[in-house]
Amino acid sequence: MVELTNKQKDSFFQTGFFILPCVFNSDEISDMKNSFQALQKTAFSLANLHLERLKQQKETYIMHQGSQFVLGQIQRGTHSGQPAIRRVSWCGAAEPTLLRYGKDPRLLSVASQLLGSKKMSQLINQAHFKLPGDEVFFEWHQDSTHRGYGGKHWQDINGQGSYVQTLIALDEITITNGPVCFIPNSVKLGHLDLPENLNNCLATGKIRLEDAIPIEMQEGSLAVFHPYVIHGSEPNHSKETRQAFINGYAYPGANARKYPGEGAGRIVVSESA
Ligand SMILES: O=C(O)CCC(=O)C(=O)O
Repeated sequence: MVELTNKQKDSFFQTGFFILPCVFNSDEISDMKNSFQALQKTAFSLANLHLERLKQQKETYIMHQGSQFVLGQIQRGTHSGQPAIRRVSWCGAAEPTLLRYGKDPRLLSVASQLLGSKKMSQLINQAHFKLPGDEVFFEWHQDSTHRGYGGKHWQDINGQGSYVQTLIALDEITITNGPVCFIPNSVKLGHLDLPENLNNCLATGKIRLEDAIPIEMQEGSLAVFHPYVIHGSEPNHSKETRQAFINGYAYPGANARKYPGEGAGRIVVSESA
């Protein structure tokens, strides 16, 4: 469905990421955004039901309709005290349209070409809302940390990271609304145990945050990134929403952990050559 060029494959394995413009059309994006709207409504209702927990904990985890809603509370500014949606993990359980898009043939063909396997285990199907003023940000990290590299639940079976993350821009992603920033060529550093080891890597000059590139994206475009590329994102400083739909695929057998969400870890198969 999407035939990757050698340049795109090199960008993934060396630079750590590439962007495919115009993968999803405006009708498809509206479909996904409708589901995000429904999730947002549910998240705020859940937040109202669990206000006390939100006040006491940095992050509150609520399983609802098979998805995990991760909620927090805004600490500063005019929205102080209001709930913030940090993420909705395995969001397609509550909104099946998103499960369907999570195994869209275009996503699967991209991931399978990079993994070297038609059969994959889908670990991530996640909604990231960044609403104006909600302070949601993602600290510098490698996805390898979240997958559990170096631990007993992960094996790099294909010897090339065994994992591909994709991010669909549901809104235009601009310099001010919290774009993902990537440190190019950080793949070669391998798994660094971030964020724990971040200060050490900065002090030794292994990582230079000045090298980070913010990625602006049109809605409907797709970012594809390697599990070792270092990335993070700032809060949304604009007045517009920045919604991103994230799906991640592992080489079969690489993961042995149970992810939150009904059906997480499902086997998906790319039908394309
Ligand atoms: O949504 C974002 O800004 C961050 C995404 C991210 O860090 C990830 O998918 O690993």
